[in-house]
Amino acid sequence: MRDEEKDQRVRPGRPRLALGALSGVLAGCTALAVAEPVAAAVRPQSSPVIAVGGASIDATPAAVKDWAIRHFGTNDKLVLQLGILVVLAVLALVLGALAVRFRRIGAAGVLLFGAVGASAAVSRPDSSSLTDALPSVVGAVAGALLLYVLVGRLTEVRRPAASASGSASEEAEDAPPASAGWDRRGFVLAAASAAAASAAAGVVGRSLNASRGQDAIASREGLVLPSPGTPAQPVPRRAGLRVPGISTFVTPNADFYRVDTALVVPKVDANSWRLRIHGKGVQRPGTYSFDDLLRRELIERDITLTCVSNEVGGPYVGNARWIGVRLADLLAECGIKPPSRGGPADQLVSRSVDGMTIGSPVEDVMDGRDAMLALGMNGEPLPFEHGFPVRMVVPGLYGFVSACKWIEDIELTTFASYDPYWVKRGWARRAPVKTASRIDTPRPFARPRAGTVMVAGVAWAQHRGIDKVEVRIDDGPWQEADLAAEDTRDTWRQWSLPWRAAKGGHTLTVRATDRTGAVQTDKRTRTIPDGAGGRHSVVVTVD
Ligand SMILES: Nc1nc2c(c(=O)[nH]1)N[C@H]1C(S)=C(S)[C@@H](COP(=O)(O)O)O[C@H]1N2
Ligand SMILES: [Mo]
Repeated sequence: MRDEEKDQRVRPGRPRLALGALSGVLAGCTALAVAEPVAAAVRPQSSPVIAVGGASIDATPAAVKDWAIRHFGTNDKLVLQLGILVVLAVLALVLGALAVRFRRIGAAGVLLFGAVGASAAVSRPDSSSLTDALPSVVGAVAGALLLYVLVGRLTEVRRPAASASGSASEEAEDAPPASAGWDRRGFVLAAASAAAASAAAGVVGRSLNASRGQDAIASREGLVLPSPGTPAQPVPRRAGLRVPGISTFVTPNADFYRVDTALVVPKVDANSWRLRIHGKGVQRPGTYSFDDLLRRELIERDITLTCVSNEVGGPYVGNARWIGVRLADLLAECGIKPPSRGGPADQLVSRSVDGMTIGSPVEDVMDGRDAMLALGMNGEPLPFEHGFPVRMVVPGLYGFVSACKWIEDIELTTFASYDPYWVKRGWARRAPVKTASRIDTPRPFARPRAGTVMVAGVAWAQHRGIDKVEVRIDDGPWQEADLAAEDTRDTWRQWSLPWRAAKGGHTLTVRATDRTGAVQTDKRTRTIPDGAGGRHSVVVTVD
C-alpha cells in the first residue's frame, strides 16, 4: 500500500537516479581504494589524492596559501585533502546519476578523473617515471568498470519467464516504473561486494604505504651523531625566564613549527643520500655522501628559525640547537667565491628530494655567519618532518630563502637568471628576517586579577641581535622590559615586564629594537612578499 502511494508521488526514475548516484560514489571510493596498494608499490606520492593535492598546492596563489597556513596551521594539508575528497564525492554523485541514462559516458567520466590524477602524478617535480601514473589509471579502470556493472543492474529488467506479450526487450528500453524491473538483488550484491573489496584494498594499501621507508627509518635510528668539533656554548642560565606561559627558550622538536608543501613527508635513506654541488663558477663540482659529512668537523649552534608566513604575534618561529657542517667551508672546497670576491654566482639554489627549490644569497651564506647543512636538531638526528637526513639553516634569513629540508642538490646561479619556487609565486627574492617581538603572556582576552601581572614573551632579530624590548599599556609611555640573557645574536631573546594592572580593559603592545638601532616598525604589512611588519598587541580585561 505504502509503496504504491509513494510511487505515485515520486517521479519514476528518482530512486534509480539515487541508486545511480550511490553507484558513482562507490565507484569513486573503489578507484581511490584500488589506487592505494598500487601507489604503495610505485611510491606513496603517486597516489591520486596526494598527486592532485600537491599540484593544487603548487597552483594555489600565494595569498590563498598564506591564508590557509594562517587559518589551518599545520592542518592545512589535511583540510586540502578533505576538500579534494568532498569535491570528488560531489562529482561522483553527479557522474553516477548521469550513468543511469548514459552508462558509457558515466564510466568514461570516471576514466577522465583517472587521467587527471595520472597527469598530476607524472608532472609532479619529484616524479621521475611514468609509473607514477599507474595508481590513478588502475584505480580509474576499476572504478569505471564497477560503475558500468552497477548501473547495468539498475537498468536491467528481470523478465518474467513466461511473459506473454513478448515485448520484454522494448520494455527494457523504456524507463520502467521505479519499483519494478531492475535487478535489485544483483545490484545489492555487486554493490556490497565492491564496497567490501575496496575497503580491503584501501586498508591493505594504507598499511603497505605506512610501512614504506623502512630503510630510511633504520638509517635514522642507527645514527649516532659524533660530538661536534666546536660545540655551542652552554645556553646561559639566565636566558630562560621563569614566567608561566612564556615560550621555552629551546623549542622541543615535537613542538617545533612545520611549514612545507609535502603532503607525504619524504623518507630518505641516509645511506643512499647524496648531495651534489655544481653550477656557475664552481671550479670543483662535488658529490657528498652522508658519511662524507659525518667525517667533517661538525659545528653546533643555537639558531632561531622563522617563517615568512608568520603573522605579527604568530606561532611560526622556533629556536633549536643544530649540529651540522659549515656550508661556507664546503662551498670554498668546491672553489666557489662569493660575489664580493669576484664569484660569478650571487644565488645559491638548494633543491630537495620533493622538488622544492629555495634561493639564498651566496654572499650571506659565505659572510662568516653559521650557515650550515644541519644533520641534528636538539640532540637527535633531524626528525623526518624537519628534513632528515640533511637540511640547510642560515641565521638571519626566513626559511623560504634558506632552510631547504631533505636537500639533495646545491646549484650556484644568479638571481637574474633563476627564480625558485616561492619567488615564482610572488614572494621576495631576498628576505632577511624582520625585527619582531611577541607577547606570550597574558594571552589575548585573558582576565588576570588586578595587581602585579607579568607581561612576557620573546623577541628576535636573527644575526643582528635584540638590544631592547619595550611595552606600552594602552596609550601610555613605552616602558623598557627586562631582557633575559642573550644566548647568541642568532637566537631569540626572552623579555618580561611586571605590570601593576588596574581593573578594566587594557591593550598591551610590544616593540623591539635590534642591535643596529632599528626599532620594530609600527607599519602593519602583510606577510607577502617579505614578512609581516607591525607590532603585536594583546587585549586583556583585568578583574
Ligand atoms: N623541501 C622543503 N624545504 C622547506 C620548505 C618546503 O616546503 N619544502 N619550506 C620552507 C619554509 S617556508 C620554512 S619556514 C622552513 C620551515 O622549517 P620547519 O618545518 O623545519 O620548521 O622550511 C623551509 N624548507
Ligand atoms: Mo616559511
